Amino acid sequence: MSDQHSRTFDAVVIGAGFAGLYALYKLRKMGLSVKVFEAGNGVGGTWYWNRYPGARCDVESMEYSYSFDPELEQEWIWPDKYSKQADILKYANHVAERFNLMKDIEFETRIKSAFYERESNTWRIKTAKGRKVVAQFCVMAVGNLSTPRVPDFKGIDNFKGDWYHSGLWPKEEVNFSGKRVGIIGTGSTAIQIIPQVAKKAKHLHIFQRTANYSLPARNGPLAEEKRAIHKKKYRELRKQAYSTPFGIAGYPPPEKGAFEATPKEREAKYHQKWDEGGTISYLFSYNDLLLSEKSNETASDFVRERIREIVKDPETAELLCPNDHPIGTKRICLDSGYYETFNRYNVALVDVRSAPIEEITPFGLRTAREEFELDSIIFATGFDAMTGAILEMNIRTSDGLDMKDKWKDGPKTYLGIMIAGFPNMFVITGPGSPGVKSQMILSIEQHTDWITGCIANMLVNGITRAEAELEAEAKWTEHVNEVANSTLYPQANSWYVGANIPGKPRIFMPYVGGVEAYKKICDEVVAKGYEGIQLAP
Ligand code: NA7
Repeated sequence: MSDQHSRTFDAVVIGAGFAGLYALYKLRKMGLSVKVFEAGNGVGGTWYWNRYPGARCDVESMEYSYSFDPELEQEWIWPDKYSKQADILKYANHVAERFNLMKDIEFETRIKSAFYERESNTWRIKTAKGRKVVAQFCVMAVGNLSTPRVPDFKGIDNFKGDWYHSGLWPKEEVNFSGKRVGIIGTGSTAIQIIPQVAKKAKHLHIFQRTANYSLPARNGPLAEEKRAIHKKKYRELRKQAYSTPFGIAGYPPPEKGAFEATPKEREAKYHQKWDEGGTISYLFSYNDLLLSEKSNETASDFVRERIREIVKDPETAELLCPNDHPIGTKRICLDSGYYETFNRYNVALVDVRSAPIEEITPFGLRTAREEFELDSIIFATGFDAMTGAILEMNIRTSDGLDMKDKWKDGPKTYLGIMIAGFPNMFVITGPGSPGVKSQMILSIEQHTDWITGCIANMLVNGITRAEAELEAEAKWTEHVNEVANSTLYPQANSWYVGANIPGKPRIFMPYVGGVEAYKKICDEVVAKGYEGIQLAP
């Protein structure tokens, strides 16, 4: 198809998850013509794809929702303290319908390439089906955990049973009843799946390479009274959330360090937080848990003690005790009955650190030590996080730039939103922003408001091109690294540093200076006339 057949829009948004939906809403409200492309055949992003048993949000429902429309906020009823995937997906669909968003979304359409032509100042976007569209603005709403990764195990194609990746879960219910199931991975996802599948399977083998810290969710139905109180204070709470490190209201950051308390006080505090449930609450026991190894050790030890208390078999308990990273430097998992599951007769933990998986066989898998017969394998092996979805596309410019080259040593962005050399392209919650280290929907709204503010400013002032300056980008990227290096975060082999993808450059990708500091910086950039961004007529 020639370019004459391309359709032209003011803006193209890639992805119809929570970021894409809000970007569409905002851009359209500004009077722009917008087209959204979405690979799935429904809205919801993460919550569309991750339908695995037990899938649930680890941020409380009353927080994990849009704030842009007070009526929406008031009318929606979240049934549980922590929402299950199906409820969040229902909400995403409700939002799409309520704001008439569906008509501008093209589903089952993956974007293959995006090419910026400087002469015409347009993005030329091509779908996998070969359709072309042209737009002045290109908004990446592609998600941070949207490129599922199955390790390239030898023999996987010969497996005679069924296999699933958690992030590409079938829409139909998978029946594990009476089956010998193996699950590879013990991250947040696996920790949610394991208690559910253990109840159904004849036998469940859990192949663990690295033990993770998990805290009890203490999930349950949300009491009407609590919901009503929250709704009454919604405006205030949303505002409060922006003045916290993780963008979550209701948990005031602690003022004391762990060693400002006596051992007895610390024990009591950790107990109280453990009983209360939730990850923020626990991490907010003391203000130096992510800064001081010694302080962190007290919190890590407490969790290890609980594991030893819950898991009856001492050998299994020891294997489940994380010992290679401080608590919180990988995303803490939140569970409902995870450690208890290891007391079941039909569950076995297999250490694939000391004896790695060597091969998937036709009838199961073989580690360096043993062979296991399995009817089904679940890969809860994570994602090519934060950069995977962007680098999967072929993004180039007429100046000869290629995103793959630009990011070959790790992502470089300005504020996690713009990329020097790629004008009029905006990333929602990109690497270099607090996105994944925050309440995602709050960050999505903040970024999108910033992006649409930038575009509105351009339109009003007759500016057609916004481009991050190389120097500003380099300074920001350095700042992101500096902040990370002042914490314990880089100590963990997490997806924050790309450690789960062989060959991926080890760079700490999220901004961990906190939502409050980050928003302030973003607002200052605007106040200084979009400092660090070249605006051309
Ligand atoms: P994660 O947190 O990246 O976890 C993936 C798990 O899979 C983790 O336990 C890995 O062990 C394991 N893994 C990956 N490759 C292998 C191989 N080759 N052999 C054995 N084990 C392997 O992904 P999740 O989906 O659980 O969670 C992602 C985010 O989604 C989470 O942080 C929340 O924000 C929601 P490893 O630790 O690499 O040794």
